[in-house]
Parts: sequence; structure tokens; C-alpha cells
Amino acid sequence: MAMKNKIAFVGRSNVGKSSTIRALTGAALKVGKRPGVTLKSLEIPYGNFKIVDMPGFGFMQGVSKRRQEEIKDFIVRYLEKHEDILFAVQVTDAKAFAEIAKRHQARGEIPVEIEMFHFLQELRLNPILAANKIDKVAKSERGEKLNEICALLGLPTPNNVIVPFSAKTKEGLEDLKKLIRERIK
Ligand SMILES: Nc1nc2c(ncn2[C@@H]2O[C@H](COP(=O)(O)OP(=O)(O)OP(=O)(O)O)[C@@H](O)[C@H]2O)c(=O)[nH]1
Ligand SMILES: [Mg+2]
Repeated sequence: MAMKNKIAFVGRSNVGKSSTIRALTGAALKVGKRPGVTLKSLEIPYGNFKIVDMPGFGFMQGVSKRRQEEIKDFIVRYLEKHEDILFAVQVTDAKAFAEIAKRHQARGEIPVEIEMFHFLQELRLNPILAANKIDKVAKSERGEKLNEICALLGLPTPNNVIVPFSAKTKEGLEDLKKLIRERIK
């Protein structure tokens, strides 16, 4: 039986997956202002585990629709195929999540981040929702933002699934580490 020693980091492009992994491990991963920086899966040692940095899915400026679909298929197949994934961390932009999701819902579409989260749950990958870039949300609005995200994902509040943090300022990073440790145990 395959040892489950991988932690898969997934998320829309540009939400800060690589920045988060960098903050967690110190690995000098490439990060960037433009989406589509990480284009294949990359493994970074994390104690006895391996964090897998995945390419971002969803809309990317300057990337063809066909290429975007290919990337999403690659991620879906990777997650389905790899029995060595212990759990997943879905990174999102705490400030933009609800706004983008509602925009898609208004058009009668299933928001891609909600679809991905439910897919991870279906695969029993016990996903953590890492709500990054919390530094961009005013302190007084953070509670409401997180409640909104919970409602859109169908999660109760409070829960041990969502953790607000910032890869930039490092606030909340210890909470993310703690949640990861709990999933590893
Ligand atoms: N304000 C703020 N900016 C952040 C934070 N984390 C990442 N960023 C910025 O967001 C941009 C994207 O970061 P990446 O880590 O490359 O994002 P990614 O999700 O790995 O992107 P892809 O590999 O393209 O899918 C960069 O300009 C980062 O500096 C954060 O916590 N706060
Ligand atoms: Mg990246």
C-alpha cells in the first residue's frame, strides 16, 4: 500500500499557493504578479511529508481557454490518480473569493473554487481552506468575509476547515501550521 505522504496545495491561479508554501517551508519557489507562474506540480519536503505545489486553475489573463482546460484536467487527474495524497490544502484569496463566486452564480455557473472544494471533499481529501491575503481585508470586515465564504461552501461556523492568514505579513500562519499538524496526526 502506498504511504500517504503528500499534501496537495491547489487553488485558482494567483491566490498565493507558492507564496504560502514558501512561508511554510522557506523554499525559494517562484511567485509572481501574473497568474500561471507555476505550470507543473512541484514537490517540496515538509518534515516527513511532501508538499505538492500545483499549477493554478481558472481564468488567467493571456492564457488560452484550451490551455486553461488542460491545466484543470491535469489537476483533476493528478488528484484522482495519486493515492499517496494524505489531504489537500485549497488556497484562496480571502478578499476575492465571495465576490468572484457570486459573480459566477449570478451567471448561472458553478464557481470553479466551490466546485474544486466539493471535488476534494468527494475524494475524501479532507481539505483545509487556506484563506490567504487576509491583510487585504480590514480587520472589522474579516469575520463577515469568513462567514460569507463558509456559507458559499456549505460549511458550518465555526469549523476546523477555514483558516484566515497572510503569506505576506505572516499573520495567522501559525494557525495554518497547527491545522496542518492536526491533519497529519
Ligand atoms: N497582499 C498579499 N499578496 C500576496 C499574499 N500572498 C501572495 N501574494 C501575492 O500574490 C501574487 C501571486 O502569488 P503566487 O504565490 O505566485 O500565487 P500562486 O497561487 O502560486 O500563482 P500560480 O502559480 O500562478 O497559480 C504575488 O504577487 C504575491 O506576492 C498575501 O498574503 N497578501
Ligand atoms: Mg504558484
